Amino acid sequence: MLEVKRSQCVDVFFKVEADAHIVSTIGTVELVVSACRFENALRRHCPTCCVPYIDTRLDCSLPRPRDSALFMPGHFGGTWGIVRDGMAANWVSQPSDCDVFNNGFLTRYADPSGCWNGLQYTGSMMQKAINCESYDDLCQPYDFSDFEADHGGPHMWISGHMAALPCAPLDPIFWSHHSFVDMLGERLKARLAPQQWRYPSNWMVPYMHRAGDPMRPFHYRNADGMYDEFIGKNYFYEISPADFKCSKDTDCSPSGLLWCDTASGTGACKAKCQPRGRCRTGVHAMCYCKKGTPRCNMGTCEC
Ligand SMILES: [Cu+2]
Repeated sequence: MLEVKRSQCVDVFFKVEADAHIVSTIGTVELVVSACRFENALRRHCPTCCVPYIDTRLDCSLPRPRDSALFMPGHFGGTWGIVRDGMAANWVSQPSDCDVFNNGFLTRYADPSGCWNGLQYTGSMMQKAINCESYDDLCQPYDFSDFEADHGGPHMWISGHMAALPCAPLDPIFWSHHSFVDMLGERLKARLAPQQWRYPSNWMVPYMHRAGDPMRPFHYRNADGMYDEFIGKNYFYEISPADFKCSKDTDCSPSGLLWCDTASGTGACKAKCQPRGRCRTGVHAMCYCKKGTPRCNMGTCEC
């Protein structure tokens, strides 16, 4: 990721994305083209790397989802103010009109509330998308579908650059979040007959978002984004740990960021909480420690 940023690829991608992002679900197809190229750019520096998706359902079990171990220095880094640690530590906000906070750097102001406020994905949001009857159905109404609205949750949750939509791709979380959104589309596509996976031809589709309109700056038309081979989309998604039963922590994650909660009888993978984050007293297994013994004492994780 750092190499991609150093090569100024992130800034270039950010420019490409700014347009696609601020408009309707149909912008999804352009995001797919960008995400695909972004992953290819990453692979030029690390041939075995891929862009991981973030499934925010896993963070929902935390009293304060922003305490997720995902935001520790070894991963995405801090969630309050200038990002000073993690993979995007001290990333400069470029171009200059993306210096939204007048501090020169990538910035986050993550919401401190619980999952109840709807900023993370829930099972029902996912089902709503996956149970659509066609791609057209997923996109309706074209100016602001539920799919679009629900995808806005993680943008607002992380906030800072992520909530300044034309500049959101500056944050690497953007790519992982949008990979998840793309995965929802893939899950729907897998359920549908091929004729249900067509770019909407309805006259109500907004100007510049119609099937034949150019997908700038790529040499594609918007409708081309529906055809994986045509756009060179060659990746697939692993099943999310939120979608299978576990019996031990290592079933959920090789990186140790997740734990397997077996309290209810069926094991469910959940995000771990970082040190000093809020946890449920006595549920020691939910705390993440790189070294030492995880403890949840009086509602706070310690190592
Ligand atoms: Cu977005």
